[in-house]
Amino acid sequence: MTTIALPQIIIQSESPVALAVREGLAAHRKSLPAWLFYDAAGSHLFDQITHLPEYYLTRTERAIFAANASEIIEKALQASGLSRLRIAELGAGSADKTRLLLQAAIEFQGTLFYEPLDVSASALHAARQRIEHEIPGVHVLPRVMDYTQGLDFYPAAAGERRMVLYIGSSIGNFEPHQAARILEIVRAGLEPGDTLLLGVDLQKDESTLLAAYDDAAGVTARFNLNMLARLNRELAADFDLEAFAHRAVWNPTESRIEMHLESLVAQRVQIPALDLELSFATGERIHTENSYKYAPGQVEAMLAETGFNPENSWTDERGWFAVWLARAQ
Ligand code: AVJ
Repeated sequence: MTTIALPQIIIQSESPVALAVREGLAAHRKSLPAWLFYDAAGSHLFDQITHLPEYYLTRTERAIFAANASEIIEKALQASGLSRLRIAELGAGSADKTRLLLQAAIEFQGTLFYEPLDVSASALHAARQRIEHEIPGVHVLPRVMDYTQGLDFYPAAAGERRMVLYIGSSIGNFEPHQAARILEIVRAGLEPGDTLLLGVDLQKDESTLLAAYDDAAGVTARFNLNMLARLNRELAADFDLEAFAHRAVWNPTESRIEMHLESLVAQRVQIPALDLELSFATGERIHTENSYKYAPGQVEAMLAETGFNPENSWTDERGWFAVWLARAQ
């Protein structure tokens, strides 16, 4: 085999943050991707959101797991013909919801491999420390990975079935075609008989939804505005946080809550790290997030189209949130 020495080509590539900001803010209709929320400050604010009285999602899903974790694990094992589960999770796993499922699995089988996948190595490290400390018998195998780009699991041992957790309605941040693409990626990483546990926020009355995304204490507003604060920190931008306001709107045509940041005045903003100057008209908005709300039938159709059989589902008494156990066909 001949090797040819190539000249070194150095490509000065921009960071993912810089790229996303350039793409989103240079456009005619300005937008920023929702993943930009989750720097350290934003992750902390999101954690505060999950404790707000208006933000029913986290506590409702947790109640579903609290009531049904054993049954969920039992069903995942059933019909698989194999006797043990290993559990992967897209995202590093928000402490107590995942804990309920891991605990239930431990009760069935004594020990468990838990494989959290996340883009953040520090989030994974924290999850590993916490979970190995709190739930004896769980071995955490963290993987730094962007699941939107493909999945790569540790091989399952003989006699093991994999269950992938995609909970918290994270799928709601994606447009339906992207959401289906993610389910296809998950399916491609599974063997027939493996399962996906999918948690999805459901359609409900508009006032409940608006309150959940525009809370009285203003935490969601701070979470939204943190995106601009982050650009000030990381790209030396000069966004005046007082000159933008949090807006949450229900879009009934698309069945989604949208979050925007609205410019309260006509203004210019400099982003020196991108060599960019932006101008905003009064009332002009930056679209920062979509949070889709599904009907159960839509979720089941999407699962069926992406190679899953939605075998079981669980919901709360108000029918606000639902969890599906779907088996890879
Ligand atoms: C983490 C995507 C489920 O859409 O409800 C919370 C993020 N945005 N408040 C959601 C969020 C505003 C959240 N998810």
